[in-house]
Amino acid sequence: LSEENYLALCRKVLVEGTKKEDRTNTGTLSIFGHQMRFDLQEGFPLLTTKKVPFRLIVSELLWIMKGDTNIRYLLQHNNNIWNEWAFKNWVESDEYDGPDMTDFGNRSLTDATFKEAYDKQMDRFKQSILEDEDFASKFGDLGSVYGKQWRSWQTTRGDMIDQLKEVVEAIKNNPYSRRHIVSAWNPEDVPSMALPPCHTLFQFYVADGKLSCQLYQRSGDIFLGVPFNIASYALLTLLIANECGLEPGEFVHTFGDAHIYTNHTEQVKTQLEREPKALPTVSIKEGVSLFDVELEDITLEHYDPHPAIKAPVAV
Ligand code: UFP
Repeated sequence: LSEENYLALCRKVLVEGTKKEDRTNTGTLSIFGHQMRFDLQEGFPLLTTKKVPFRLIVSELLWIMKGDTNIRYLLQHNNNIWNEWAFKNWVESDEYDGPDMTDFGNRSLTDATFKEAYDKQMDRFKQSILEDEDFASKFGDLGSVYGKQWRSWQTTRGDMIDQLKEVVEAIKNNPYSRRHIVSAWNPEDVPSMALPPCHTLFQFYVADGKLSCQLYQRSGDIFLGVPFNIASYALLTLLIANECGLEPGEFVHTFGDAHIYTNHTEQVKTQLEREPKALPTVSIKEGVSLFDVELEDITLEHYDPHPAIKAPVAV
C-alpha cells in the first residue's frame, strides 16, 4: 500500500530526525532530502489513517488553477485555509480599527481572552471579504502566490507566461519532452512574500500512455501540510491526465526539509498505531475540460478513513 510510504516517513523522522529550531519557534524533528512514490493506479492517495478534508483540497486546487489569488473564492466555498495571511494585511493596515492583533497566531493558541477577540475580528474580516467587493480587492488578495506564478508569471519584458496552459499544450504535442516544468519559485518575488512557495517546482513525465508528476517541496510539515499536499498534486495529475487523454501514472513527492513539529509528535504516534485501509477513488465528470472544471465535477468515492486528529498549526 502506498500509504505505507507516508507512515514510513513519519517513523523515520521520529527516529532519525535532528532537533532543529525553526522560524515559528515551535521546534521540529527534521531530515533533509526524502522521496515518496504513490502509484495512482492503486487508488487516490488520500490518507486513510486519519481523515483528510478532501473538499478543501479540491477548492484550493481549483482556485490556484483559475489563477485566482484572492481568498474571496475560497471563503465562498467555505475554505478557510489561507485566511490568516490575508487577515494579516488588514490588521496591519491604516484601515483596521479593532483591538491590537500583533502576533495573533501564537497568542490565539495560548491566551483564551485574546482568542475570543481574535475570532471576533476574523469573523468581521471574513464577512467584509464576502460582502464588500472593494474590501475584498484591497485585503483579500495574497499577491504573488501559486495562482499568479502558475497562470500569469510576470516577465521582465512586461508580459505574462501561463505556465499551466503551456505545460498542458506541451504534454499534448510533445509528450516525451523532458522539459514539462512549472515553477512557483520566483526569486524576484520571494523577499516580499509572507510565505514563499513550499511547492517550489513540479515536472510531468509521459511513458506507456501514463502521466506522472514529481513535486519538489522545499519544506514539509509532515503531520498537517503533507497529507494535503499529496492529495492536491495527485488530483492535479489526474486532471491533467484526463485533459491530455492519458492514464494517471505515479506521483513522486520529493522533499527538502521534511519535519515533524514537536507539538505534533503525540498525534503522529497515534496515527502510526492505526492500520491503513484501501485507498478511495476520485472520478472526474466525463468531457469536462481542465480549465472549466468545477467542484461538483470531481467526486470522491469509497473513502472510509480513521477519525481526524487535531493539532495546532505553526504560523
Ligand atoms: N507547509 C506545508 N505545506 C504547505 C504549506 C506549508 O507543509 O502546503 F503551505 C508548511 C511547511 C513549513 C511551513 O512547516 O508550512 C512553512 O514555513 P517555512 O516557510 O519556514 O518553511
